[in-house]
Amino acid sequence: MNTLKMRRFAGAGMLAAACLSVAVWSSQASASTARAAAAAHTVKISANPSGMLKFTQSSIKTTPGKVVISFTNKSPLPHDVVLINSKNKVLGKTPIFAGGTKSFDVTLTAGKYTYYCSVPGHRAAGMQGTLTVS
Ligand SMILES: [Cu+2]
Repeated sequence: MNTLKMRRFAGAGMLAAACLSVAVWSSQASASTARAAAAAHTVKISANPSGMLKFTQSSIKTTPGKVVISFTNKSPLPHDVVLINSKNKVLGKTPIFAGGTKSFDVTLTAGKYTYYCSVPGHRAAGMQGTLTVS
């Protein structure tokens, strides 16, 4: 093999390596885009519409990632939704309101979370539920 042929060979190898790295990069990019799109999901919570101190859902399941907690309150009483983790850390909450829907975003990892209403007496009366992320 003369020097010229060796140079051509090396050049072709580098080109192939460059193509390969572009291919790897673009497949990673499309995978993360797909993950982000799949993660943009909504958890719907509603208050008992006839004024009982409870949510319509006592347990909800979702998957890890960015979650929109959307709370609809058609009860005549004002309520809110507070989301806490297993260490009682508040991750997000809606204002206390009556009528309509309010929401907040959280990013959740696998685990169990609790949502409850923080209006005095409501959680104690049973206005809470479990959100399982897995
Ligand atoms: Cu309440």
